[in-house]
Amino acid sequence: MSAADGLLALLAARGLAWPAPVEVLASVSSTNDRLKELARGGAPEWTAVLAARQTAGRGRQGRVWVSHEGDLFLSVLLRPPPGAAGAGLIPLAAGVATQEALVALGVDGGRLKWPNDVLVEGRKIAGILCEAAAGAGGIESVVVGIGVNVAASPDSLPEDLRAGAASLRTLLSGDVGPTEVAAEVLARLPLWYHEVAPGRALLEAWRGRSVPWWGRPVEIRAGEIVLRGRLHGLADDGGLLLETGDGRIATVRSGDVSELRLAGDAPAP
Ligand code: BT5
Repeated sequence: MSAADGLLALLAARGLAWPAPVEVLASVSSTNDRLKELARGGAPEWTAVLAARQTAGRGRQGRVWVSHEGDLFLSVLLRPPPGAAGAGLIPLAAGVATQEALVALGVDGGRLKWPNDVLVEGRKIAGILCEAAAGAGGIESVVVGIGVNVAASPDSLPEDLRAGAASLRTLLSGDVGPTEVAAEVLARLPLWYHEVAPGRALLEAWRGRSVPWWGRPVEIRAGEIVLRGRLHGLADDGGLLLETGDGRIATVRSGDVSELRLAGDAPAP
C-alpha cells in the first residue's frame, strides 16, 4: 500500500472518503510551497500534500519552522467561495481541528494561542501557516500548512527552541506516527471549515480551547508596532480584541502575542 493509500485508509476508517488528491512525498522544501504550485495548476479544493521530510519549513513572517524528520508536515488547499466573508477564520478552524486531533491522540491540556499555535503546558507543539492567493474576484485559494512535532526529541531541536517546544514523543507513551496525526487532523478540518461562514460555533470552540489569557495584560508585536493592553476577546472575523489603556478596544489581525507580568498581578494559572 502506498503512503497516500495508507492515509486514505485511516480516513476511511474514520468514515471519511477524502474528496481530492493526496500527494505524499519523501522530501520537499515546504509542503505549502508544493501545494501552492498545485493550486496554481488548478488543483481542486481539499488537495493535500504530506511530506516525510521538509528542508525549508516556514513559519509566519519569513520565520523558520524547524522540521525534524518524523514530524508532521501537512498542507491542505481550500478554495473559499467568491466574496466569502470569514477567510480570517480559516486559521482558527485549522487550530481547533489540530488541537482536537491532539486530544484524540491522548494529549492532555493542548491550548490554542492566537492566532493558531497549539501549546502544551506553555510549550509549542504545533504551528499553522495559512497563505492566501488573491485574484480579481478576491481570495482564490488558501493553503493551510500544519506542522506538529511528533518524533522530535528535545535534543533534536536547536538549543534556543528546546525550552519552548513540545513533542508527541515525550507526551505519549505509545508510538504515534505522522500519518496517524495527519488522519486525525484531516478528519476534523472539514467539520470546522464549515463553521467558518456561520462563525459563532467556531469562535466559541476556539475560545474554549485557548490559553487562559482573557482579561490579562499582553503585548502584541506586529512588525514595528507594539501594542499593550488587556485581552478582551475574539472579533467576529477572527481578529483579537485588545482593550487599550484609554478604554478603547482595538482589533488586531496579525502579530505575536505574549503575556505581560505586571507588578501586583496574580501569576497565570
Ligand atoms: C508557525 O509560525 O508556527 C507556523 C508553522 C507552520 C509549519 C507548517 S509545516 C507544514 C507547512 N509547510 C511549511 O513550510 N510550513 C507549514 P510562527 O507563528 O511564525 O512560529 C515560528 C516560530 O516557532 C519560530 O520562530 C520558532 O520560535 C518556533 N519554532 C520553529 N520551529 C518549531 C518547532 N518545530 N517546534 C516548536 N516551535 C518551533
